[in-house]
Amino acid sequence: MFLLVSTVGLNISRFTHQMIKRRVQSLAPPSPNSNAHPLTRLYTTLFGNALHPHPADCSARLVKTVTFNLQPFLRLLQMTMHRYATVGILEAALLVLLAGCQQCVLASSDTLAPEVLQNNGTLYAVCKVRPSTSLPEDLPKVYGHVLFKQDHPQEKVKVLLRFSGFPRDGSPEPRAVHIHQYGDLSRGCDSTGGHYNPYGVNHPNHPGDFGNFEPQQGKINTMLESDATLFGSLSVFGRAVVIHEKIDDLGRGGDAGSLLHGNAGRRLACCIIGVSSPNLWNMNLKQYSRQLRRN
Ligand SMILES: [Cu+2]
Ligand SMILES: [Zn+2]
Repeated sequence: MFLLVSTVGLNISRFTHQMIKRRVQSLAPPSPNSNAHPLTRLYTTLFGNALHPHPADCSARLVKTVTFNLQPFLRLLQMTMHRYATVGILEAALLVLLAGCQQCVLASSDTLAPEVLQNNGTLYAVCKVRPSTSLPEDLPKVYGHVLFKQDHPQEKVKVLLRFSGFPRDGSPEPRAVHIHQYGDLSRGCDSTGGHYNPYGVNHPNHPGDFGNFEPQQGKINTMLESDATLFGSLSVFGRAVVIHEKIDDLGRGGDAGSLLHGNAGRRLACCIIGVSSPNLWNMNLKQYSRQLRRN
């Protein structure tokens, strides 16, 4: 009896899942900026974005949220069953629900980057900064790391900037830091292209326009939150972080360059963003906090 009910429950759930998926697919083109149909939004809430499989849309946290949201209902169902000692319909309903949830977990985990599951839904990235190979002799040689941590596709990414090698004498000049389009260092930092601009907007509204940072005793050690994302098709993995010679005019320069790149001057140093383990983030966060306390 139990086996029969389980099988029926699983098949009903699978069938319903497919039906809803087909219906939603007919309603919504896979555009990130489209105003989603209410049914699409409901589907996304229940099943994650298995509809448009991508790590941006499916995360371990989403799966957990769905499971968590079903828990009170399941508990109520169990209590009712216990009280009235009723099996049959209620048991079947419970199994359908559980099977549905299993489907949801399977559908979502198919599309997850393995690191997302391993790190409880969080993605980490690192970028090891080295001076540009095309750097003129008279410019400072900057070394360091850029570290990223993003807990969820819908949350902002935290970015740690840790650079050294700026001049220690004289008054410190603020330096611009941006994400550039290409992870191509074949001609030093000059081959990383323009600012990463997935939405085709003006500077400084690009997701990787981190802004200006003033070195202290030759170092930059700071944390910021950014609109750039590690998840999904707009992920910044494989793109470059560039540290500039000058201050970014933040689009207020009054010329074409200002709206393209903020007239931030030559490219001192750069790196390519790659997947990282949590260890490097944790270690750098400790060092960053220690340095903050010292200052
Ligand atoms: Cu730049
Ligand atoms: Zn920009």
